Amino acid sequence: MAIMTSTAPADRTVFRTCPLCEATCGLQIEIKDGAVKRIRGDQDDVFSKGFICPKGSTLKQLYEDPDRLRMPVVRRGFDDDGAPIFEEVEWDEAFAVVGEKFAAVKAEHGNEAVGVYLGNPNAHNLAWNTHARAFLQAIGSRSMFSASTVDQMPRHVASGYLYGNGMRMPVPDLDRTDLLMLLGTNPFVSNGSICTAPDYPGRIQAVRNRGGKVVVIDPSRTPTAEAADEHIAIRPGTDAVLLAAIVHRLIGTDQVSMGRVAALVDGMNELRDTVEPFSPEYAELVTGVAAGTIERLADDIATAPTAAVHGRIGTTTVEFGTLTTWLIDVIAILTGNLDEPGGSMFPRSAIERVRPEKQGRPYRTGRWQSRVNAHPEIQGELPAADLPVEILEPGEGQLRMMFTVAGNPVLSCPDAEQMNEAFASLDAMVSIDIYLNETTRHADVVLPPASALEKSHFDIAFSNLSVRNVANYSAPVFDSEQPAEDDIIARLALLAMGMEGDATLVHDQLVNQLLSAEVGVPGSPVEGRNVEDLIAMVDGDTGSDRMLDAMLRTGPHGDAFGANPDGLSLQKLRDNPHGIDLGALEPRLPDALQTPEKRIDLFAGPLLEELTRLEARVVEWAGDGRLRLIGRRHLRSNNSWMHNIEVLVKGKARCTLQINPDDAAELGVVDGGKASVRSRVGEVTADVEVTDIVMPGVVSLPHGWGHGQPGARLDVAARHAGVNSNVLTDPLAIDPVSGTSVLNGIPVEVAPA
Ligand SMILES: Nc1nc2c(c(=O)[nH]1)N[C@H]1C(S)=C(S)[C@@H](COP(=O)(O)OP(=O)(O)OC[C@H]3O[C@@H](n4cnc5c(=O)[nH]c(N)nc54)[C@H](O)[C@@H]3O)O[C@H]1N2
Ligand SMILES: Nc1nc2c(c(=O)[nH]1)N[C@H]1C(S)=C(S)[C@@H](COP(=O)(O)OP(=O)(O)OC[C@H]3O[C@@H](n4cnc5c(=O)[nH]c(N)nc54)[C@H](O)[C@@H]3O)O[C@H]1N2
Ligand code: SF4
Ligand SMILES: [Mo]
Repeated sequence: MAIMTSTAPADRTVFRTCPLCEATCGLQIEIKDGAVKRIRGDQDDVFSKGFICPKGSTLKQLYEDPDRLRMPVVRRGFDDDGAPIFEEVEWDEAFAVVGEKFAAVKAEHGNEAVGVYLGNPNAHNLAWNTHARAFLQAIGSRSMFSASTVDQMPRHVASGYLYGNGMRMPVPDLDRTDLLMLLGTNPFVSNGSICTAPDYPGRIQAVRNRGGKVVVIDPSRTPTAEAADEHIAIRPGTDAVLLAAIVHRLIGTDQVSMGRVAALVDGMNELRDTVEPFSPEYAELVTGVAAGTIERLADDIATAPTAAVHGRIGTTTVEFGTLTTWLIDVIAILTGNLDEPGGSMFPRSAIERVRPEKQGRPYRTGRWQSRVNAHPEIQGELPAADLPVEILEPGEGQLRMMFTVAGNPVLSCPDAEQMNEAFASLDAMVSIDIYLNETTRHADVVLPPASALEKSHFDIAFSNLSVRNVANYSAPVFDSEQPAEDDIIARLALLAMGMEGDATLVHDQLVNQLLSAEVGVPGSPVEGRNVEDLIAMVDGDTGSDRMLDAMLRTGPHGDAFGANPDGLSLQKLRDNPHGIDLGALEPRLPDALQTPEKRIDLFAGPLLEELTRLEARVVEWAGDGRLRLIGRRHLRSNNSWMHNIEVLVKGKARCTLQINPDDAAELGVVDGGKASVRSRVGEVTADVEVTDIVMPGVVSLPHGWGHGQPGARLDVAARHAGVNSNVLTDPLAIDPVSGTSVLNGIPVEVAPA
C-alpha cells in the first residue's frame, strides 16, 4: 500500500481547496514545526479570493482530533451494557476479516444479500470519484443506497428527462443574473448547493449592488432571506403549486419568450393545458402566497433582462421534488433563461469527456425495484428510506451484509430508530469512515482512510456544478501511515473479486480502461492514439492522481498528451496552486443534450401525471390543521459529522425546535422549555426556541444530531448530543418519481413536555 514519503520542510505555507462543502474555497495553510499553525482563506485563489467559513479553518482540529481513527478497528464482542468493544488491528488483519465476512455471506446468501450505502463526503473525495466504479462493479450488488435519495435525486431525474443525462444539471449564473429567485435554499448558512460558488453571500450582495434583485422563498426567514430584497414565506411542500401558477401566468399573459431554445422544445400545448387549473388564486389557497405576489413574480421573471431561479433542499426533499425541480427548469425555458448568461447554465468541467456526436437514449428509471416496497431504481440506486426494511424483512434477497462509505444513515435517513435496529441486526458490516459514529459503531470492521489534509484533492463532482469553470488541484499536506480511499477501495475490489495482488493492479486497470475508451471514441482529443504510449505518459503518485491526470489531459481543456501543449495536466495544476480559471459559463445547447433527437420534451417521463397527482394531493393536505416540520442547517455544522470539533459546537445549543409565537401560545410551549414532537413514526423531546423566524404552522428542527450512543467514539459530540430529527421522518413518504425522502413538511403534533 502506498505510503507517501516526502521531504517537505517543517515550516512552509501550502494552498489547498477545502473539501467540506460544495463551495470549494481555497485555503492558505501555514505549517510550523511540522504542524498546522493556522488556516486562512487563500486571497489568491482564482475562485474564492480569500473567502472561507468557520468550518474551513477546522481542518486542523479534524486532523488532530484524538477520536479520529488512525488504525482499523475490529469488533470483539459487546460489554455488559451491550456496547460494542473494538480492537485496533493492522491493515492486513482488517482486510482479512473483511474477506472472511464477505465470503461467508456470499456463500450462504449470494451476492444480492450484500448492499452498499454511500454518504455525502464521497462526493467531495477525489478517490471515490475516480475509483467508485471499480468497487461497485466488484461488489456487483443492485442494493445501492446513498445520501442522494435524502438530497438531490429529483434534480438528477428532472435533468434525465429534460436533457437526457441525469448528471447534466443547470446552475444559476449568479455572477451575471439580474434577478435571482431562491427557493428552499439558505446559502448564507449552507454556502450553496448544486451551485458551487465560494462566497455565495458576497455574490448575492453583488447582484443587488449591480441593481439586480434577490427574492427568497422559504417558510423560514433565514439569514439569506434577511439579506434579500424580498422574502416570501411559503407553506412547506407547496412550491410546485407556486411554480405551476407562475407558468400559468406566463402562458396566460403571453409572456412566453423562449429565444434560442424555442427551436428545441416540444410539448408547449400539453403544458398550456395541464397548468390550466393552477391559477394564482388557486395557488394562494395552497401555498399561502398572495395571488398578486405570484403574478408579480412571474412578471418580474419575464421582464428582467436575465433571471435565474434555483431550488435546493426545501424543494427536493418534498413529495413533489422532481415536479418542482422540473417546473424550475420549465420557467427558465419559457422565459429564455435556459442556457443563457444570467440565467441557468450548464458548467463544463475540465474533466468532462469530449463526445461531440453523443447519441442519446431515452432516460430510464425502474430497471429494477426495491424488494419490499417495490420502489423503482433511479440512477442505479434504491431509496435510502427502503434500507431498513430491506435489511429487516426476511425473505429471498434480504440484505445480510452492508458496506457503508463516509455515511451516517442512522442520523441522516428517515425512521432513524428502525435504521439503527436494522444495522444492529446484520450478519456482517464493513465501514470506511474516519470515525466510529452512530452508524459505524455497528460495523464488524471500520477501515479509516487518511484525513483530508493527508490526501490529494480535486473537486470532480463540483466542477460540474460550478458558476465558473475552474480547475484546482491540492497535493497532500502531510504524509500518512493510513492509506487514502483509493488504496482501500482497490483492496476491497480485489477482495470482492477473489483476486490476489496489490492496489496498483486496480489503479492501472482503471487508467487503462479510461484511455482505451478515449482512443476509440470519435472526436476525443486522443482519438486513434496508441494506448500504451499514453499510459506511459500518465503522471501521479497515487491511483486517483493518475486517473485525474488521464481525465484532465483528455478533457475539453486538456493537453491531449502533448497534442495541445498549453492544455491542462496534473503538472499544470501543481504549477498553479491557486487554481486555473477557465472562464464564465458558456451556452452549450443543443450539443450538451443527450436526448434521442437532441430535443427537449417538456413532458418526457411521468411529469404530466405528477401535475395531475399534485392537484389531487393538494385537496388531501388542505385544512388538516397540523403543524409541518421542516429542517435547517447551521453554519458551524456539516450534516451529522463536524460535531466532534469543540470550536464548532461550543456556545448556545443549536439543536432547538423553532416555533412561531402564535403556535407556542396556543399549544402552551415556552421558550427555553421542552416540547415533545410526534409524527406517524416517532417522537422526540426537544428544547424549544420561540421565534417568528418560522411562519405560523411550521416548526423547525435541524438534522444530524442525536449523538451519545453507546459504542460511538465522538467524545465532544456526545456532550452536545441534541436530538435526532430523523426519528420523526417517515420512510414511506417519498417523491415516487425520484425515490427521495420527504424531509420537509412532515405533519407533526407538538405538546409541552
Ligand atoms: N431530516 C433531514 N435529514 C437529512 C437532511 C435534511 O435536510 N433533513 N439532509 C440530507 C442530506 S442533504 C445529506 S447529504 C445527508 C448526509 O448523510 P450522510 O452522508 O449519511 O451523513 P454525513 O453526516 O454526511 O456523514 C458523513 C460521514 O462521513 C465521514 N467522513 C468524513 N470525511 C470522510 C472521508 O474523507 N472519508 C470517509 N471514508 N469518511 C469520511 C464522517 O465521519 C461521517 O461519519 O443527510 C440527509 N439527511
Ligand atoms: N453549514 C452547513 N453547510 C452545509 C451543510 C450543513 O449541514 N451545514 N450541508 C451540505 C449539504 S450535504 C447540502 S445538500 C447543502 C444544502 O444546502 P441548502 O439547500 O441551502 O440547505 P438548507 O440550509 O437546509 O436550506 C433549505 C431551506 O429550505 C427551507 N424549506 C424547508 N421546506 C421548504 C419548502 O417546502 N419550500 C421552500 N421553498 N423552502 C423550504 C428551509 O427553511 C431551509 O431554509 O448544504 C451543504 N452545506
Ligand atoms: S464554505 Fe465550505 S468550502 Fe468554504 S471554507 Fe466553509 S466548509 Fe470549506
Ligand atoms: Mo446533501
